[in-house]
Amino acid sequence: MATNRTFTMLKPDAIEKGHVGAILEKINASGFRIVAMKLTQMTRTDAEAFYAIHKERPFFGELVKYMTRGPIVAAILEKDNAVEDFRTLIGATNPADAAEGTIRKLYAASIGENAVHGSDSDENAAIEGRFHFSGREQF
Ligand code: 3AN
Repeated sequence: MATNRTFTMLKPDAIEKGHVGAILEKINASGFRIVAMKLTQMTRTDAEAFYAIHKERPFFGELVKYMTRGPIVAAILEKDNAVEDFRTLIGATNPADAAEGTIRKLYAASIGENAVHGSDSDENAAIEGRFHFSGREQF
């Protein structure tokens, strides 16, 4: 099941700049089906847990501050080869390195504020989806 699903967040900068509609349009046009979606705001505890893998990195404090400063859109997406295809659609972590036409190339300002998250493995897609949609048996 998880093989065909990935998890995404449209991050605070994307919401602030009014890019949600355009990004969702691109996600749909690229063949992803939205299985679950919500507008929410992460607490500091949420962000520290979600990004725990980065807690020793120098940018961790900035990352938590950024991810909690405003609402995000969290969503579970479905498509064949979802994780890999979505990573291709969003582009490199640093928008300066992202390919033309990718979401980060179009809408991200910097490596620190890069507009969108995409899970990096099937395992993490399942963990991250549960993180935001726990208690929802249908997901
Ligand atoms: P990705 O989101 O492409 O999987 P990760 O998992 O390496 O990238 O990083 C998670 C998040 O941490 C990024 N989306 C970005 O917001 C932030 N980040 C990563 N590397 C840096 C960096 N060198 N400086 C500042 N923020 C960073």
